[in-house]
Amino acid sequence: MKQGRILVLILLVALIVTTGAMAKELSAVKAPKGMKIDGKLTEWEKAKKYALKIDSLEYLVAGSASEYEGNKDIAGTFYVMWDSQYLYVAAEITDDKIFVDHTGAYLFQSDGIQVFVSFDGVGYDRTSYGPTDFQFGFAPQVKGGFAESHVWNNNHKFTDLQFESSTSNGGYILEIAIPAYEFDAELEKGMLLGFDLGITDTDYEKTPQQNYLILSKHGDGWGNVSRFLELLLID
Ligand SMILES: [Ca+2]
Ligand SMILES: [Ca+2]
Repeated sequence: MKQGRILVLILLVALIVTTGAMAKELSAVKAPKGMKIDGKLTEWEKAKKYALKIDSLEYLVAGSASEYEGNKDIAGTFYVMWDSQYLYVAAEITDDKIFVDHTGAYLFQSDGIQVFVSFDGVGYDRTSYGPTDFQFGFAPQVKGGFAESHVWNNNHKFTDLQFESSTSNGGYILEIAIPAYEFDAELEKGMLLGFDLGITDTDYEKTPQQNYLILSKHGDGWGNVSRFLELLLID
């Protein structure tokens, strides 16, 4: 009888642990044909079921909680899709004051998002970035300029990295296509990619980032690919 109870307890713990692990797996649906990277999310209806949200102080990994003024200050909803050639990411960001005064390798000091991808799976047995691991930064266009991007942790010279933004008073949208075909990664159903998302927020002109929020809640993914979550490519 006692052994039976212990067995039930072990099974219960195993179930909780398994459920917890499964909850970390993210899903990307197959993109419709004719994706247009224009900062308008007309093609993204199917992906909304698997929306990823960064919407509270618990995602803050660097910066100052005293600068965080709730969901109108900074929050994001993200969608991910794929086809054989591209990984697509869309972000709907709420940000009441948008400043993109730092660019290039300093783009992380501006308002914007970050996308971490490992195209050869999740690197739990390694920490350093390899040839198909990337940290991307994207920022919306401001004052009639262009949207900005930067790639950290990888020297690949992209020729077909596509991104466009639309900006409103209360925030911005970014739509992105990462050309996996450029480094011979053919995406297919059932693949698991390493993946993470971040938002950077500054609320003052020509002033570096105050807050950095990350979906995985790990602040060191910029230097450690084992921090990435799992993204499953589904239909
Ligand atoms: Ca579009
Ligand atoms: Ca801001």
